[in-house]
Amino acid sequence: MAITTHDTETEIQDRAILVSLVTDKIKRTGIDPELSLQELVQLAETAGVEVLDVLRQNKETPDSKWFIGKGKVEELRMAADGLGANTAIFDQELSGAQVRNLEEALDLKIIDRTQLILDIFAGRAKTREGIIQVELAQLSYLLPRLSGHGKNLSRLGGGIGTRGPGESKLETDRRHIRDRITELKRQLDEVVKTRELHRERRRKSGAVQVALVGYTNAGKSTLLKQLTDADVYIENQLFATLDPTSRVLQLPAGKEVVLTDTVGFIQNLPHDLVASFRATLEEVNEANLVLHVVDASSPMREEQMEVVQSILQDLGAAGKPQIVLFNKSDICRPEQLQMLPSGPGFLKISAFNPDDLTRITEMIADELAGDTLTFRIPGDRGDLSSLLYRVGEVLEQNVEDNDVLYHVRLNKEDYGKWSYKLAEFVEQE
Ligand SMILES: Nc1nc2c(ncn2[C@@H]2O[C@H](COP(=O)(O)OP(=O)(O)OP(=O)(O)O)[C@@H](O)[C@H]2O)c(=O)[nH]1
Ligand SMILES: [Mg+2]
Repeated sequence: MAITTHDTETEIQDRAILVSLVTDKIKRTGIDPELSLQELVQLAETAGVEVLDVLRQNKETPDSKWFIGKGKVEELRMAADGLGANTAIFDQELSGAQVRNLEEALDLKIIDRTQLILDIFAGRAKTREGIIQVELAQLSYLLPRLSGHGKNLSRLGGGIGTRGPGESKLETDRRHIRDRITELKRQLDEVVKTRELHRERRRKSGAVQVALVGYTNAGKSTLLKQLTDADVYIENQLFATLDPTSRVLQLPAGKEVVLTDTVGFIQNLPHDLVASFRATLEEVNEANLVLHVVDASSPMREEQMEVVQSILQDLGAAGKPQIVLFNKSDICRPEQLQMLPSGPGFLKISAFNPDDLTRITEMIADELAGDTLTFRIPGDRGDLSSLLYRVGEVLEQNVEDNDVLYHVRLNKEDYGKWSYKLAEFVEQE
């Protein structure tokens, strides 16, 4: 037996065949199954899996017993035998019974997309909060599928699908898992409270918050590093960042904001994971401004942007002022660049171009400073005049007949809050 010098867990190299079943339901979602499969390859490689082959099937509905058709199961067995695979990874979520049936029929470890993502997260979590959140998500995923995990998990040991809660916990009964979930939720509540206190302090200090959000691998951490010299983990792999990191960013004219990097999003992000990571993602809700970082060079750019918008919606942050940063312009083809929307709120950038970094900070400053509007306030509405002084910066005021014309700089968020009172007094240009 070979003796290795590093004492990591017993690494069994996962050699996998990826499987994608395209059903009518999936076709209706509009998600391109081929792109999804490409992403599954990246996910598998990020998890340290060697991808040997990919099998596809079109079928109206999934087979209740095998998920894929019986004939496909046979094809999978032959491919696995021929290539020496020990794992099959499915691009769609499987039921516990399907996992058990496939494991027994094929003598392979059976993993689905959700489990693969959870596994990557488990390998990444560093902070107490991250670790609790991942374990919570894994157990919530596992609980309804408990009977689905057969002998293979324990027989094969290590590798994907077995990190995190661990083998011994997999074998404990549902009751233990439920107790553990309750305990984890309690611990998470505590962490959340501490985070709340930090936020409260930041709010009181009046610090303006700006959050970097976007699809995984878009370049969020790279931008944080380039803009603030932060020492953060950057990798060309999915979910490099798990825990939010905040740094002070200097804007032109000396103003400072707090810039926060967040966990990346992905399509079909496991629901349990989103729920568990709510505490972390709350950072986005606190932001005064959202920087939506997009990998403009990705063939999945539009789909990825939609995924991000829909997760922002779920978080209740879709209405926040947003700047879209089309990143990686240095590796875009000219026709890709031409197709990108431009105008206010959009920037085409490369995180490695210093001029672009300046343009980003200028746009942040502009966005936070807001627009200049003119209000015509009747002379007897002193309440509205003082409101304007309170929420905006009055640049000029002139009396005209019985009205006062106010020239005011207001940021969108503040204006949004008071527009129900102020909108009818805005002067059209
Ligand atoms: N060519 C090019 N590569 C970039 C640019 N910005 C980031 N990258 C690369 O893209 C990869 C991902 O960058 P990260 O900053 O880790 O991406 P992220 O959005 O933080 O990803 P997660 O934390 O995984 O969600 C790294 O290999 C970066 O070097 C860019 O403007 N141009
Ligand atoms: Mg990152």
